[in-house]
Amino acid sequence: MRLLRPSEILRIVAMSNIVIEIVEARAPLELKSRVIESIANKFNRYYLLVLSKCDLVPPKICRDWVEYFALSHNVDAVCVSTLKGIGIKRLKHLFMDKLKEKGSLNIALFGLPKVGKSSLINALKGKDVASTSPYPGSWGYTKGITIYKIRPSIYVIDTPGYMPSDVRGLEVLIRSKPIELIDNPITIAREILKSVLNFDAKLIENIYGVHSLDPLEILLHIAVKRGWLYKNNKEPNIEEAARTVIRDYLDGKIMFYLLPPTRKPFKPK
Ligand SMILES: Nc1nc2c(ncn2[C@@H]2O[C@H](COP(=O)(O)OP(=O)(O)OP(=O)(O)O)[C@@H](O)[C@H]2O)c(=O)[nH]1
Ligand SMILES: [Mg+2]
Repeated sequence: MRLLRPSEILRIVAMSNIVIEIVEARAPLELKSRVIESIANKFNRYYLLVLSKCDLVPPKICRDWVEYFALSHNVDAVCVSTLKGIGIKRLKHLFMDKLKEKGSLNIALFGLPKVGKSSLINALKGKDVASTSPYPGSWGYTKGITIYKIRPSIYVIDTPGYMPSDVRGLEVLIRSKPIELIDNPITIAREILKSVLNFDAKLIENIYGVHSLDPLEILLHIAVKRGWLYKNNKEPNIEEAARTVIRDYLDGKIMFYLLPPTRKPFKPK
């Protein structure tokens, strides 16, 4: 298990001419750090935001996010799904344009654990060269910094996930450790369920077959239905149910996504 160190970010940005930060399209602001963007700006590197796993949100919502980042952050963003092959051609065109400008490209990829960095390299390369998590919940899959040649004069640098100090909230908590080692799964799963129930109560009913607006009751139902009981007292093992909810959220089985905030026009400093 290995996370990217802040000093490594500086070193990688210094040797790159394009910096890509990957955030999942279902919760971009919960996953975006200001650190990467500001380091890219400091080194005067082109910064691009990839909104990954866009197959998990309606296309219109992802387009709204692209517009939001353009208007509110003055940042270019692209919707990508390596699963469905969306946005890959667009990225390749963009790289070819930049290649004409710069002669050769070193593209650095950054993002929290499990956002899809290695999968993007494989999609750009057209074959599986970078090892990816066998399932979205398996943690910290990429353990080293590796450079892949995706075309003549175009190199992409894969990095382990990083945990930025300026990003807080559920997304960070569920990615900071392997799911089996998360300390307070019940609290986190209740938060996830609360957000999802506010978003669309039917989602939970369709996945877990329980009609309830009470997160604890839902966890109890999942544990009982799956026969998960604590060995000592035979009570429903809601901790196991909670880890299942976290896993289902991470792997997109629970189709939950956030909407862009109301836009504020970007004002140059
Ligand atoms: N739905 C969906 N899942 C995806 C997509 N791209 C990647 N995934 C899944 O997300 C999980 C994480 O993908 P990786 O490419 O290993 O992510 P990573 O950012 O390299 O992860 P670490 O190396 O652990 O930091 C894998 O199980 C992928 O199958 C996508 O476009 N859509
Ligand atoms: Mg990886």
